[in-house]
Amino acid sequence: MYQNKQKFDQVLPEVMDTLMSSPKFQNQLPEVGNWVKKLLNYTMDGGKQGRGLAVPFAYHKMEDPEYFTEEKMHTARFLGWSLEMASLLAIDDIIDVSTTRRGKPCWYLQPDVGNSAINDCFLIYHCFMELIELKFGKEPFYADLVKLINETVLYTTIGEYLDYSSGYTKEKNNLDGFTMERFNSIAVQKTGYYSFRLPLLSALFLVKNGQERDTTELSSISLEFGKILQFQNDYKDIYWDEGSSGKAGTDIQEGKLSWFAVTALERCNEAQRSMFKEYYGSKDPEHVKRIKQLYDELQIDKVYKKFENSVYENLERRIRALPRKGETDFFLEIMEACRNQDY
Ligand code: DMA
Ligand code: MG
Ligand code: MG
Repeated sequence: MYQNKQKFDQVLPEVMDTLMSSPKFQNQLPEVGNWVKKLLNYTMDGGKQGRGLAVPFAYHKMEDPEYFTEEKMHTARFLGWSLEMASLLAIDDIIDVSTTRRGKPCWYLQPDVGNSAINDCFLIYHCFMELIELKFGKEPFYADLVKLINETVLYTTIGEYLDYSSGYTKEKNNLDGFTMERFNSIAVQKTGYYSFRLPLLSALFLVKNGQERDTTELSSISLEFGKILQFQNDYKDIYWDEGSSGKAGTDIQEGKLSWFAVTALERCNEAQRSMFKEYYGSKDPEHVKRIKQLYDELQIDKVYKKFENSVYENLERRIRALPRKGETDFFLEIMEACRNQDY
């Protein structure tokens, strides 16, 4: 999937030029284009671009070699970059009170931004939609592509709502919602739809007769990957330093319903549970340390490794049972990228 990263990167200037060629930016005060370019460069730069790269990769694997064209591959790269433009992460950083992402301060923390980041995120999102219209507005699948994007964003924002409303605070003093069932529902909705299902299903629009395929199992497997990406994300939040992940962890401070919190609660005794209730969801570095110590005592990282392996094994069985070789190859490589923390 990463083999063609260079070719993917080469398409970005064309994506930006296309956006700027829109009459909405052409007949405009010059500062607007400058601001939009600055905003997009800042927020799109530096990530692994797993979601964007998944689009050309999916087109390549899903298309019958007889119908494969370099032109469509180029279009898939364009589409991949458009998906990278969704502002969901910049919004997430405001909600999570994060300080860094992709090795830089979060957009909302830029000196001249602050609360205006809300409008900027909306602006990024509609640059994305403008691009989709400019590039695909005349295609027969345009309405279905927009429908797919709309439903993806609806699920993601529902997932984000569940994520921030399920957090623990000492004032709430209630851990009833800290269940694996709830973790899974949040992970599928906030991560699965936009990180895996959207790149795959949007690539199918470029595949010859792609819209006629039965996508039930493809969607279901995509959503399972959402759970994987989320518990890995939770792992990095705790165990990776900022230098490696590019972002400072906030899950303990924000009282997040993370895989680690749920698993720890499943395993702790009464005293440990009281300690969890005392210190979880606090910004005090000493309290954060106490929670990390509790995770160590319970050897949650070992439980995690075992759990992760069993999830991969089960999913691999489903992937190998898919009817087309291209579908199996696609997901196996996505799995490999996840295993290498590359997605
Ligand atoms: C992921 O949630 C973000 C979205 C948009 C669903 P997160 O806060 O768990 O992830 P991150 O660690 O990247 O902020
Ligand atoms: Mg976050
Ligand atoms: Mg979040």
